[in-house]
Amino acid sequence: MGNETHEKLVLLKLGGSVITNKEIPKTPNKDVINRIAKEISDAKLGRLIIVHGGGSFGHPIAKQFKIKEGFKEQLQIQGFSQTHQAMLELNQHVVDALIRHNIAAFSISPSSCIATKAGRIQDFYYSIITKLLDTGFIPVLFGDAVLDNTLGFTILSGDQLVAALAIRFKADKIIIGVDVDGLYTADPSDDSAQLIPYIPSHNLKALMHNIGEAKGNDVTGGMKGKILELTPALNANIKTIIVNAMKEGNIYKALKGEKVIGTLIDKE
Ligand code: IP8
Repeated sequence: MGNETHEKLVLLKLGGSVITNKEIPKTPNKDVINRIAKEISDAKLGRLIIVHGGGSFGHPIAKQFKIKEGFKEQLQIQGFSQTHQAMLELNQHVVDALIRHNIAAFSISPSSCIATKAGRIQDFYYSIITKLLDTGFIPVLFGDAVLDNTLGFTILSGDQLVAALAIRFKADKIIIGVDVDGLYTADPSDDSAQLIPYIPSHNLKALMHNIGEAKGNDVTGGMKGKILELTPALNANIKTIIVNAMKEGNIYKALKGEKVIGTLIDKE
């Protein structure tokens, strides 16, 4: 039981567009989840926290009931419950797959240990996560519908959570698994767009205007929202690697620190 305290912690975010089919409500990408679970298992990391996004589980309901905007009318209360419940359903797919691959994954609902203030994490009871890690578990959290000290409730993105956890647990690195190869010089659907393999953290701000806003049902801002949310962790000099988790082997390689196609954001 337990891990050596000197072992470095890795934060892995699995984007909703990777683990769900964003076009069809509440549709998990079961094969992808299973394959990624195997890659995580093969990588055999001792200290790892996994956070996943909402995809077609959390986002459509959150959008329908305007949960991110906070409490305005009684009808939203139902929507808040449904959003959280949809996230639990998705989380179960992820955790089940990890357990099938002999990973001691343990689900934690952010809404049970976090309250935000105007959308930003204010109260975070980390101690359970610390104990889980020290006992050898791999905590699995997710973007969630959370109570908010000023708005009543809101949506906490998995990316804000990743940054907070990475800082709190002094992560060695953050891996962001998405459905594109990384950050591009322009919209990736544009022919002229080129993948940026490395960005010094201090240059990121200058690149922000090229990075795409969310399309469709995403209530938390797509790639631009992701990068903005990760800024505190980048400012704390935690290196971040954005990789295409739809491509076999990338998550394994990123976890192991092997060379992988993607975008590395790090201090010079
Ligand atoms: O997909 C948002 O998390 P994200 C989760 O990481 C919900 O932005 C409930 C919409």
